[in-house]
Amino acid sequence: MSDLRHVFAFSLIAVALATSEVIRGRAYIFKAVPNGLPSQIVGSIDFEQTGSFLKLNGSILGLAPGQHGFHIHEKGDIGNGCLAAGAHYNPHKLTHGAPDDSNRHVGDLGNIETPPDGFTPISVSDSLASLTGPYSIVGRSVVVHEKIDDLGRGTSDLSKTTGDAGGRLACGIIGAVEEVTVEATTAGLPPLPLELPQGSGASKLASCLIFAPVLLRNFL
Ligand SMILES: [Cu+2]
Ligand SMILES: [Zn+2]
Repeated sequence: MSDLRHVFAFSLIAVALATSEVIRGRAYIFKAVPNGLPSQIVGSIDFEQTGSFLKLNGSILGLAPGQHGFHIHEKGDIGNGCLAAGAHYNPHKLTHGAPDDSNRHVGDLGNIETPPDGFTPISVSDSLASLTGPYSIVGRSVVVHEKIDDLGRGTSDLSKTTGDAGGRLACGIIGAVEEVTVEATTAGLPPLPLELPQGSGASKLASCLIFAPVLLRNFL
């Protein structure tokens, strides 16, 4: 009986290793319109979450060359020149900081850099901001600022709350797009042990757990 339990536990581990959930989101980025409604799309950002790892990929047009503060703000409202997005998303009530700091806002993603031609590639990764869980950023906003975020290292009063990154140039609401279970590989799965009694309930369950991802893939 203890052998069967081991097989069962092993099968669960094998399935966990072979599949991982990937969650995707997207934000269309609008140019900030003070006292008005946003209407001009200047970019888009795709979000991809695998486990606790979040990757942002996209681009924005029309920013001035140089570095721009880049954050997740708490509200999913991009009105009033992006001011309606509220403050940096900070559910743990910490101090503004750099993405690598332990004391930082969840929304603190540092800076993006615009080259001289004005086409800004977005390639940012983070392990704190997440599309899932109680502090999900889905339905909140991404905001691009006028100035560089000093990452909480500045001397101004605003350094510890906003990084003194200045006005808001563009923003977009993060929406959930897709949740999929991705199989990394099935090649490394261990074969079923030969000594497993065939036809027992445990062996059927173990077989299902191991081969379900393969069957699913073949049918989809
Ligand atoms: Cu911001
Ligand atoms: Zn912050």
